[in-house]
Amino acid sequence: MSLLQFVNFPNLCDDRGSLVALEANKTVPFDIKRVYYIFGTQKDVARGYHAHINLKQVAVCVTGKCRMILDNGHNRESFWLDNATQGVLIEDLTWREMHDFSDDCVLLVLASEHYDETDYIRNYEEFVRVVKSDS
Ligand code: T46
Repeated sequence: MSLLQFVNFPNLCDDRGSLVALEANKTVPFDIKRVYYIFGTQKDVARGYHAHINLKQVAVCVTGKCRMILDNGHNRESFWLDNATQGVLIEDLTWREMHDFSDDCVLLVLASEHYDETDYIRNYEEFVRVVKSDS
């Protein structure tokens, strides 16, 4: 499976402006159990630096932009999230980092599971070991 899987959300745009609807198992390819958003990120601050064992997420910048790095233990890709009508699907066992947040960035994340600190892998070497043992 390709590392970068973008999800396009229909823009229900009319002369009043735009509206994007995110629906579980339709525009978002899983049951949504949790929604959170990141904003007010300070200049030159990066976030993430972890992977999850069992968690799918869709991330979309509803305002502003940030640069995301995804890494599946074999390949690493860097790209901008800067479009309110396009999210990225982050699969299980994917290392993620977020950099270069614009001042106005609001990063919305839809998650397939409730928050669980024990699901995090916060050490990159351990992440690579888990990926190898999983394949
Ligand atoms: C991810 C990226 C995009 C909660 O209590 N509940 C939650 O649902 C989340 C996501 C976090 N937290 C607590 C845990 C920490 O004390 O909020 C604090 C900040 O979380 P964290 O340092 O994990 O934030 P990021 O920005 O590094 O990563 C988050 C998500 O954790 C992660 O899954 O994919 O955003």
